Amino acid sequence: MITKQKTLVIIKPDGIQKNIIGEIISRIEKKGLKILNMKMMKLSRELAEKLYEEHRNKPFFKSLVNFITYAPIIVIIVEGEDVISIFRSMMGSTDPKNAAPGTIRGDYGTDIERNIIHGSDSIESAKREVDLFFPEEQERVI
Ligand code: IDP
Ligand code: MG
Repeated sequence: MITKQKTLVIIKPDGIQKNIIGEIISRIEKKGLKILNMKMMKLSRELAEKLYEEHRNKPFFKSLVNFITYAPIIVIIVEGEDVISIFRSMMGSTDPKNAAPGTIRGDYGTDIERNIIHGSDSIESAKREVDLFFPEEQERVI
């Protein structure tokens, strides 16, 4: 049986600034993944802190929240078989200098903070993050 998963993808402010929204969406579609919902928004500090709550005690937390809230982001629900790990490989390593060429971060990332893209890292975080940004999705039947 094919089990579909959902993941939450975020094009961070640096991705929008670099004019690669279309490029990223195109990569998602060419991979055969399905876009279920999408919106552009400016993140509040409150929501940013919730998104990154696992990093609350890290030295880079404040800088990360400043970065993700300084300009609009695009939030996308992507669906597909095994989409969580597939999209993590499409993103590449967190630090663009270690990210393989051909990955989104390897091709476009600036540094470990300004690394273009977010993708959920597990089924549990995908659920939590989709609920955070698209509470209305809980009602979805198809
Ligand atoms: P991930 O996005 O690859 O899952 P995480 O370790 O969960 O990486 O970190 C979340 C985000 O925090 C990263 O995508 C990056 O923007 C930022 N970040 C991670 N590590 C550092 C760091 O050492 N300095 C500054 N920013 C960081
Ligand atoms: Mg992470």
